[in-house]
Amino acid sequence: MLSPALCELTTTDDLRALARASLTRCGVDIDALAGAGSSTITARTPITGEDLFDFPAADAADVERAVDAAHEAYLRWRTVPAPVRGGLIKRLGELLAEHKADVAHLIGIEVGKISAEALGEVQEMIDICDFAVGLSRQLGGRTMPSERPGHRLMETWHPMGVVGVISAFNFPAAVWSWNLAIAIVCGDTVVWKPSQLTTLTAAACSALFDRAAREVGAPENLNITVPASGADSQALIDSRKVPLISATGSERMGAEVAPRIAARFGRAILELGGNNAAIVAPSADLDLATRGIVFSAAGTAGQRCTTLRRVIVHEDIAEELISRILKAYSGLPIGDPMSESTLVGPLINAGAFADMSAALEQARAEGGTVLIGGQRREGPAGAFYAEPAVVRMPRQSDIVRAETFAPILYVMTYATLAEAIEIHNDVPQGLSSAIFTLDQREAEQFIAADGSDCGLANVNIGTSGAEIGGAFGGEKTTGGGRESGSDSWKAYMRRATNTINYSAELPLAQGVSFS
Ligand code: UN1
Repeated sequence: MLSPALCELTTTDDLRALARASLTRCGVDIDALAGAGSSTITARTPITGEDLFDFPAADAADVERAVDAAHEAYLRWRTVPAPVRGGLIKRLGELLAEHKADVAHLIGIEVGKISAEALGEVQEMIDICDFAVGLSRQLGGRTMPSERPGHRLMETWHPMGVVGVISAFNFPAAVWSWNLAIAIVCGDTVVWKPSQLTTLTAAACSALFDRAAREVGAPENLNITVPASGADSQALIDSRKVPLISATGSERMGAEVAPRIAARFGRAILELGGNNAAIVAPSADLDLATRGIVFSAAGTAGQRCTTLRRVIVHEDIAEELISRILKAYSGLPIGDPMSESTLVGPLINAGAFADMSAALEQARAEGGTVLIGGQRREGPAGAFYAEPAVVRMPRQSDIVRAETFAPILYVMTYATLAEAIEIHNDVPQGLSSAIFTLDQREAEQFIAADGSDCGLANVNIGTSGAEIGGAFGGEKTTGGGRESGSDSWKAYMRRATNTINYSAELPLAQGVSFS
């Protein structure tokens, strides 16, 4: 069933022209690229659901060559002093600031993000560049007291090699930059396999990086982007020349690649599913909670890994909170993400809407009541604008425990905080979480060891929209990886423990005598 028609959308021709101009300004000649190479990926926009350009795809041999070239580049890059490596990321940050609107347009066109969020994604890239530049002067190790006289015990951190970055469509630029900026200052090099849905954004980002590298006189091939299919990027997963894979995507993808990386003793940073919840306690500021919930649940059309998917509300305030959420949802402007007034853009494709519809069907079968949303807005055949849905669930159920990458918010009630935390943690995923409360005891309990089991646990803000300064990632089927800020850089380097004897004796550790 189709609900109200969409307002007029930007035409595919206009989107194509905007994409071409943005790409050109970032240094990508799309007309020269179109038609090059034997196999192609077709760039498309979810805004109208139509195709934009044919883009040359990388095949398995290209991926292997990229790994070899990035490995060669690493052998040189690892000896460049870290603060000099930081100079490259400084320049990249400046170029991203200069081309903020261009990259944001491409994100908007390929992902369907509204412009405020697309610009926010580029800001997140600029922020991580700043962070990495500072970090380039702080990659320090510790010195520990040695138990032996005349000895020094310390650790040094060294570059590791090629980092394989596999990114998803929903953050087509920022996730690459979290990995790239840190990897590059750590002395690593990168082979990037972007989502096939976002090849234009990837091309623009890599061109800006290449330009920054040329301008600062850095070697070539520090980042090589391979717009390859999953099947053609197997070399990235299996190559011993790629000591670290940082992969963002579904739990299914993670379950497939993790054992293969482990089998060759590679390292993995996995950022997989999220099934993020917010507990709303009786003392909550309901106005603030409603705004936090609506942004996290309906923003980005429910397509963030940090999207709020479950609300666990105290039974005394449930009716009041639900009526506030429904009021906000009924006024959500859904439509063309290129229009300033829109807050909810399209889903990425038909599959996403099919998943959403199937999940709502299952929720009903499991006792849920759809309070609002779930319909598709009338529009072009290939574009899927869904009304964000709120579903009241009598209890946690199979569908509530699964991540559906669409704007569905399940609402459940609780009586005691212990019960709320139990419901909260009773899902396979462990990425992001929140509590809305003005009671300090409850807030502290939520973030304590026996509180939220997620990698991100917030108080009085929603589950999405994390800053880059903290480590980003989650537990359980989310995969356990940490990217971005804090000391996440340690995953991108290898640690050597050094014991230095500056005495003329050879005392053995643990008092062992061997003479
Ligand atoms: C993602 O959805 O893969 O915290 C990343 C956030 C953003 C990153 C989301 N900073 O919502």
